[in-house]
Amino acid sequence: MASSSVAPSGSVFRRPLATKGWGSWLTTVDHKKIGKMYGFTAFAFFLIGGLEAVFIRLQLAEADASVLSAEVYNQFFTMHGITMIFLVVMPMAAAFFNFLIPLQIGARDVAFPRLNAFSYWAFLFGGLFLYSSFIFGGAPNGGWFGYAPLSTSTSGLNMAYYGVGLQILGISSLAASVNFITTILNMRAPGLTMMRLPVFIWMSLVVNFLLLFAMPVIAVALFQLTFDKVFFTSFFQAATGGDPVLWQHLFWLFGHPEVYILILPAMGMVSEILPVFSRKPLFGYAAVVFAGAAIGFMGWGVWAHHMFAVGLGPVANSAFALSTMFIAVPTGIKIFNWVFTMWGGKIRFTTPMLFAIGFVAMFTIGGLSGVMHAIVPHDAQQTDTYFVVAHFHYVLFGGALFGIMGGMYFWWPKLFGKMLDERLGKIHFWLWFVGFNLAFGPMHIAGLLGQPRRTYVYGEELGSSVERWNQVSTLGSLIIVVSVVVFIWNAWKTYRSDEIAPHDPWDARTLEWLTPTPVPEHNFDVIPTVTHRDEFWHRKYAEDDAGRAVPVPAGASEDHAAEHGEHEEHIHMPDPSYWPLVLSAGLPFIGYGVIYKSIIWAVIGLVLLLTGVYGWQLEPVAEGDE
Ligand code: HEM
Ligand SMILES: [Cu+2]
Repeated sequence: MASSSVAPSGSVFRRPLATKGWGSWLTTVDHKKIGKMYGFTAFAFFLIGGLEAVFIRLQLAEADASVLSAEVYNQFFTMHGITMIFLVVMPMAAAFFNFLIPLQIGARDVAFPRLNAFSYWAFLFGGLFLYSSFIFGGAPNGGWFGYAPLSTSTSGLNMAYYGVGLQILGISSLAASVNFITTILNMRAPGLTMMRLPVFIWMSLVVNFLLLFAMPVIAVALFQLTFDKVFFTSFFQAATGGDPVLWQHLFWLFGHPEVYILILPAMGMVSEILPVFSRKPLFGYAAVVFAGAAIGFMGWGVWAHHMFAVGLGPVANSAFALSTMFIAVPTGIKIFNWVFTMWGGKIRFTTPMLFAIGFVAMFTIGGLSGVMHAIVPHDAQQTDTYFVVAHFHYVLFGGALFGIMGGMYFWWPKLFGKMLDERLGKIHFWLWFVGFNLAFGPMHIAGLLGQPRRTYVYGEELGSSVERWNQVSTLGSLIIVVSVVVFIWNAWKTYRSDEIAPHDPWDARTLEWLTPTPVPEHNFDVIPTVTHRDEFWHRKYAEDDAGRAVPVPAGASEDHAAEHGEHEEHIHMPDPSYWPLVLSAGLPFIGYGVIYKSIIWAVIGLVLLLTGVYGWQLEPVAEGDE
């Protein structure tokens, strides 16, 4: 750490150098802090998106309730979907990428620390920008996939916020993807070959390539939508020669890879958790890695399964039905590998393990109803009903969120230096598990009985059993609320306790557990040299003649912790910076400028942006580096 506090020459502001205190969060470029900021922000958005869901469920508890008006209902389900996808699951994954990638590959930070800070701030401003629409005249109301011509021809600027807001979030994701790909490919510790990487790192790599290629597609589509909406172009307006189906193609060409962007990080986390608590290496490592990579390629060839009802014709429908069934194969491979990892293992049912097992079970249910959608005539019955809502909650909540929750309990001790309470954790898990199944299981039935999605009333004529199943769903959603309260209580209790977590509380396998807790700013005093997959495990255990693991005397972790401190002053980390914050703060102003066709706002935004770019360019990475 540079310790001088002189203002660098040629800089307007004094270089921020503090790494402690409130102000340091605004200027930090430390991947661990940025990871925590992603996590906290995403959790706050989770509470907001969850609140919207609860209102939706209260409205649907009766066939003709009037908790929400039709218009507010539209805004709530649209913002709920957008929030959960873009402001919860994706940034939660980014939180784990940030915290874990450098630690698991034995690096001191990501490749571009300031770009990393920029990604976070652009995400925050994108989210705030979207939510500001509630104040300035109405939130997006055309569904999370914003189909034209509904999105382009309705009055009000609701969907203009969608177009610009998602654009800002896309910029954030794009910058992050370049950063993480470079980090994984270039900054691995000596000896950490690709086939020794933890599966979480592999899945992160696939996800970030998906982001790198998918974000430009949606960026083009969002520009066109915004132009149609604000400047009356006609990319998607049939009446003036545009093509509304083009939007669907562009959206889903992004949207299907997006669903893998949402699920693969959780798959990576579960692939780390199951081996630790089964006390066995992951079964079929290579198969899991190749299956993940295969999904990354095949994911580009299935998008039109979201468009079976459009009328693309039998040839296109059959082709996409087939490709969709094929992509289920690598997913199935992974499920078998997880099950065989547990098979014959010495299983410890800790809270992270419960969430990981929950993930495997719930995700399998969601995967199976997904294969049902691939059967075209079947899909014609299911599309736009609650059956679909059940399906995607089993994969997104039962999958992505279960995995992320498992990851929270598992890595919490490294993140915050304290152990979450296991008893409260188990109460959390069981309430969450039961609430989840009560909330979303019955939606399969209500959907098959004919309840359409995205309607605020469903009318008595569907029959009283549909209403009863909806009441079960609403009850389930309230149980989920209780489980989240238990989690928050657990986090608070842990925060208040002064019991420090050990360096390696779970007897884990990968390099992040080699670092002392709390992790020092530069992560590793000495960059480890890697000789095995599951390197940390092999430092702790050797095999006896019968192949059983026996502890190596004087475990590596203790040694390392004792060593810590000696080399500290020689390790030079990049200094904090204002510029990522300044640069990204320009984005929402430019956004308002576009939406309200206001030159003034646009100019303010551009000035901020350009100031940020120039400040950033003229600033050395660290003081004294000029
Ligand atoms: C907190 C528990 C949750 C409850 C009670 C809940 C409930 C609902 C309901 C009832 C709908 C359908 C609204 C309608 O079609 O009229 C819906 C839509 C949706 N939900 Fe959830 N949800 C929850 C969590 C999640 C999570 C964790 C995700 C994703 C990670 C998610 C993603 C979505 C999406 C994408 C939509 C579709 C929005 C649209 O149709 O445009 N939900 N949710
Ligand atoms: Cu899809």
